[in-house]
Amino acid sequence: MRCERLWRNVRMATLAPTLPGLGIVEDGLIAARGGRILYAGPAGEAPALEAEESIDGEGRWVTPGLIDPHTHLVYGGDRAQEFERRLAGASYEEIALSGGGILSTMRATRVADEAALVSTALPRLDALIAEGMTTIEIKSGYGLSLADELKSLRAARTLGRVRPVSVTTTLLGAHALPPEFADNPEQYVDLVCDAMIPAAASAGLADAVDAFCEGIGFSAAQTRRVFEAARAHGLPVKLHAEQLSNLNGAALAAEFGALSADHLEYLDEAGVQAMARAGTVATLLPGAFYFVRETRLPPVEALRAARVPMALATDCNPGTSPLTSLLLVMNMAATLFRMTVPECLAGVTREAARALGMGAETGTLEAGKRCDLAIWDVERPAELVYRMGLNPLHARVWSGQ
Ligand code: DI6
Ligand code: FE
Repeated sequence: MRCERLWRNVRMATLAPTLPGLGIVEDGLIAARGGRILYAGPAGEAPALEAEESIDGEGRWVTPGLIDPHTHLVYGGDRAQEFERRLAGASYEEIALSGGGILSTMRATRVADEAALVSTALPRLDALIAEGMTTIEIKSGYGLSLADELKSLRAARTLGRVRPVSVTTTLLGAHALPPEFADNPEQYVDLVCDAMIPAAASAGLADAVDAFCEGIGFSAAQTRRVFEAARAHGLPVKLHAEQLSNLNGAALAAEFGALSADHLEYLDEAGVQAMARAGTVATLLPGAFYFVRETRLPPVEALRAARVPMALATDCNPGTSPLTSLLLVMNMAATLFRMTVPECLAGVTREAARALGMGAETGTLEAGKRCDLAIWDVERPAELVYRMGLNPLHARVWSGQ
């Protein structure tokens, strides 16, 4: 068989669901053709291959390219000053009530044009790419008007054209109530349902729809309206659920067959069971947990027992998770949430792909999937979870390149 590129003499954590744990293959071989994996498995079982380029992996470990399935990467300004106020004792809620918080980022996002949003997001994107990330979800949610939400989604799409990375976009119009609707939240939900979702869907700018279901965000009834509009326009949904309190958002998301419910610190057993039945992925965000000094842990043991797939993401955003490292996310998930090494690695590969509805496309080293690889200078995969602040990436391959 002919192929374009071949990596031999590699050790692989394939994350293939047919194999236990990390799906380890020692003395592995990966062949790529047309940007896809033609073969990934033991060198001894490989078909006869004729490669245009053959690369000696020198025994390095290869994992699927990392996936960040929940980010707010596109926004204007920053919130370092707010961080200093918090360090001086102000609470997140106090800052929000005094016009700071999400609304200060909204103002900075509205005055930025698309090119400025792209250029300020690029260093964050590049930091993730430098650690082997090959697929990223990017939400809108800081524009909070029709024009500014669409501008943010266009910026996200542009990021996927200027870097070798797969970008999937999510419309998060229902992130916060903009000041011009302060007295009329239902009218803002109308705008999300009747203007933003149809416009984003018809322009092909959104791959999914998200909402912030929370006391300081949108109620379950309002979230339901957003989900119904998304369904009417053929867009899958996901939800910021049970981050600060329990509004039974995860169960609502499951009712709509959501791809994922995210955060989940306050998730209860009924929510766990609803997610298990619907096949909704639990996307856990240890960076936000850490940065807001949350003390309530997501119910990892209950999710594990119910076999709810667990994904991990940075939640990269200026307010509660200014984080651009999936390696650190894995370390935090292990240390703070007591997840195992295979769970952490699956969380930023196989399960992250599933959380984006891309499980058939990427997330494992299996024939037929896109050839997205991260090649590491480590002695064992656990090092990727164990270290803090060291980047052992040797090379990154996106779509076979
Ligand atoms: N949950 C969060 O943690 C962020 N958004 C959300 O829905 C916070 C966003 C911010 O403070 O800018
Ligand atoms: Fe978020």
